[in-house]
Amino acid sequence: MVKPDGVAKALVGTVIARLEGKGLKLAQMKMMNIDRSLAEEHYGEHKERPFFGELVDFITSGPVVAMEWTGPSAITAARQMMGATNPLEAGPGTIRGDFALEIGENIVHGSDGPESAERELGLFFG
Ligand code: DAT
Ligand code: MG
Repeated sequence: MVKPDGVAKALVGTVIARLEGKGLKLAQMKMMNIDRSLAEEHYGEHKERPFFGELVDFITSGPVVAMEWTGPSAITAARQMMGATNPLEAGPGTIRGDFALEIGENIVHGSDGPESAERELGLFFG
């Protein structure tokens, strides 16, 4: 998913081009606004974290672009191209390393495994 900061910074095309360049295939895509209840469900695993409120505020602050990507080891490949959660720890050449400075505004979300991918695809495309 391209998060609201990525959309605001006009990075949708860049994110898509990078993942397509790697060889992953875009299977579904939807620009949308996430409401609070969907955001809370999406980020349910972080409910107890101190930054949960900010996380929900941020992901609901503007339009996002939800996407389904497919291909060999798509999750591993996409996470590698996104870079570390904290953009200051994300290497150059990664999306977060190249385009973000703050952990709370790190341009992209990516499912972290097959189960979360199934769950999140259900939330956004089900
Ligand atoms: P990722 O997005 O790399 O899967 P995550 O699932 O651990 O990372 O966290 C989800 C989002 O929450 C992350 O993209 C940014 C925010 N976040 C994570 N850790 C944070 C922290 N310590 N302070 C503020 N925001 C944080
Ligand atoms: Mg995560």
